[in-house]
Amino acid sequence: MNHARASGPEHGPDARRFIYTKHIQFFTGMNMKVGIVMGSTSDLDVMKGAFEMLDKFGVGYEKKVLSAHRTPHALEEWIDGARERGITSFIAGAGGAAHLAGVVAAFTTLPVIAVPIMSKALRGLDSLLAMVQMPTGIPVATVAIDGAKNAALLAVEIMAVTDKGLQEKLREFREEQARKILETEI
Ligand code: C2R
Repeated sequence: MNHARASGPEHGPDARRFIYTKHIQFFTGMNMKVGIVMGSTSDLDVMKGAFEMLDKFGVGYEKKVLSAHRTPHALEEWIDGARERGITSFIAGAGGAAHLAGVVAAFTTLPVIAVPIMSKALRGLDSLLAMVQMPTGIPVATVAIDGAKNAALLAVEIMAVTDKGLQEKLREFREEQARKILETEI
């Protein structure tokens, strides 16, 4: 008789953690998601890259236009209770005097990924420096100028620490990326 070996995350070495995560999600009715915030609608063209990437992985997100400078109280309110709403990390995109990601990080211990937006006056160098030079104790992970897609990939990788399905999707994504390059003829 042919005994097919059971496969899939619920049978592997991390089975207990996988089943535990699924139970938590089932009993709380809560799906893990990413919190995406940008300082202005003028950042939307770049930040759409994060939406597209999360859509590709089937990862949900909340998206907001909020500013540490212009709407500080509303920003704090949105961050309040984020963990209870299923948010596992934040992505914050802003340009110029880009304090947004740092202020998000000040209000939460969830991981914060910063996207410096290309500014007109200084071509994003101002945004980059404002985000990357955080004081010790309040970390922010800063990606490249306009690097919204990589920010989303990092958010998926954070979620994938406890999600075998996402680990598999990330592996496939990398394989597909490599395949496309290797098949390219010039
Ligand atoms: P407008 O186009 O609305 O004038 O905004 C935004 O992210 C945007 O790139 C110009 C730029 O100002 C940025 N902004 C920040 C913050 N709020 C808005 N850097 C903040 O809180 O850090």
